[in-house]
Amino acid sequence: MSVADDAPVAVVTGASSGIGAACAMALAEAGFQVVLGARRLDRLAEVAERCGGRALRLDVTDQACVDAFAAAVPSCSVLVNNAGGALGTDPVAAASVDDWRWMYDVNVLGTLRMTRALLPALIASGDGQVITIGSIAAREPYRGGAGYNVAKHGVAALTRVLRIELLGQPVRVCEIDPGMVQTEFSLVRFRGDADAADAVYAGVEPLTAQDVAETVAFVATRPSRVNFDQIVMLARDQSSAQVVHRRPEVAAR
Ligand code: 8X3
Repeated sequence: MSVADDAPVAVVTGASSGIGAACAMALAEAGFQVVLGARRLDRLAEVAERCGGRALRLDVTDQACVDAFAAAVPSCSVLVNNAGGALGTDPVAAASVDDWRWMYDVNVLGTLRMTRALLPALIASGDGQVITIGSIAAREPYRGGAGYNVAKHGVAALTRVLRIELLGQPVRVCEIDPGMVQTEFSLVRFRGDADAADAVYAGVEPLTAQDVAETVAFVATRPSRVNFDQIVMLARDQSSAQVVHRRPEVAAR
């Protein structure tokens, strides 16, 4: 894919797979020069190759890494804060402080570090956008959500207060909260237990990473007067975090 050298730059975090990789592709197709960040540089380079973007190593939990990334991206019109994740489903009474700390760091502080680092470039672009991938977990606490609920509620609060703070600046702020999406998300949450991860999606047709990415590209290409503040995206088979319609005819993945 070839994109004009003077096209606006979009940065996507967590772009080596899943929603992030799909966002990189969709934004390149929409005409952006895409800069992809993730820890797994080999997989990132493959995605970058497919979308004609630049792959830069990025660990959003490491301030020095974020600073080096931002220094390599002098201009930026769109920041997609996608890096994040869940670990475990322990209830509060049995919570692992280490798991909670990681979830707070990657989801909340990762979004903070990236937004803070790229905000000057976003403002300087004259028409910047921060698009943060939240979750249905930011809207509803649910059994097994615990630390992830807390982290994603934090991400939502950060995104919404940023929208207030940037009023009057040429930067839009959007929170996109998906429900079930078929990605590696559950595999990470269940620490590689594929059966447990597959059970989440059993009998359901979840959203795809592409569905979310198309929404991100749609938001990113609206006229500058338009701000989508918050979008909740659920599969037809899911009406809230844990209300899911499972159908025997939907094949296991
Ligand atoms: C992922 C969706 O329902 O597992 O953010 O919280 S859910």
